[in-house]
Amino acid sequence: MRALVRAIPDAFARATVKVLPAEPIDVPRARVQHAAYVAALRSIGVEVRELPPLHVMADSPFVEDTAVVAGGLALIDRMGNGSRRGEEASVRQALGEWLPVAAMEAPATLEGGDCMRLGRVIYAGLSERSNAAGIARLREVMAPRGLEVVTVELGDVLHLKCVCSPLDETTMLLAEGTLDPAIFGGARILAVPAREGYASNALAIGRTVLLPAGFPETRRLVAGAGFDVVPLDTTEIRKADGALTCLSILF
Ligand code: CIR
Repeated sequence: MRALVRAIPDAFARATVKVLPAEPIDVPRARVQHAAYVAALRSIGVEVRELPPLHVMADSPFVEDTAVVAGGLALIDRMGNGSRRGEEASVRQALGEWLPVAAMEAPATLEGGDCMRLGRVIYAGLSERSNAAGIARLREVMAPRGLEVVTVELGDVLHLKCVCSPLDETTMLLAEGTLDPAIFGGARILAVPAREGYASNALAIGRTVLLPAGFPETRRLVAGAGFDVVPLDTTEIRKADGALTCLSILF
């Protein structure tokens, strides 16, 4: 397993946010948290590739949004957040060394944070960032690879994976009171209590789950389902509306 990541840029304190954090982002602390994330990936055997930093692109550590890798293909996204366009160029180059790549043209928009794969299905959030044309493009490139794309209408949520994430091919976390569990067919759903909703975004690699620190009920839930939990501090990442899956592209 390989992961692409990108370091915290100098401009990180100006990241796009829906609601300004009560306290400003502490950039040095964000760097410590990012380094711990990279170390955790390496410690479980992931080969980490660091993309060149983009110091003027405030949201550039959230590489997940720039591409969707599935079925042996990398679909390079046209992000809905226009201020982020351009981040994807170096991602295309890096992934292109390993995989065939497909492109996306205007008016389509899609962000990887809206795409959640569970087995042979990719759930795609229709959001402020990802539109119907973007999801149609995802379907067009993934259908020949045996992957079904199911559209999920999102309400007031930035990305689909702000409220859910996969733990394995059939198991997922879902924040209570957000999406109807019936959307996800026969998936085994671990319901994250609403007061811990942020912890519904976890990064699972094999049986290890990287989970934000400070969410004890979710930690017990995930451990009880047979996973090894690695808690990570994400306070500064969260202030930038980011979470653990956002910080890497696994391929
Ligand atoms: C943005 O608004 O684009 C960034 N501040 C946060 C992106 C988070 N990415 C993700 O959830 N996949």
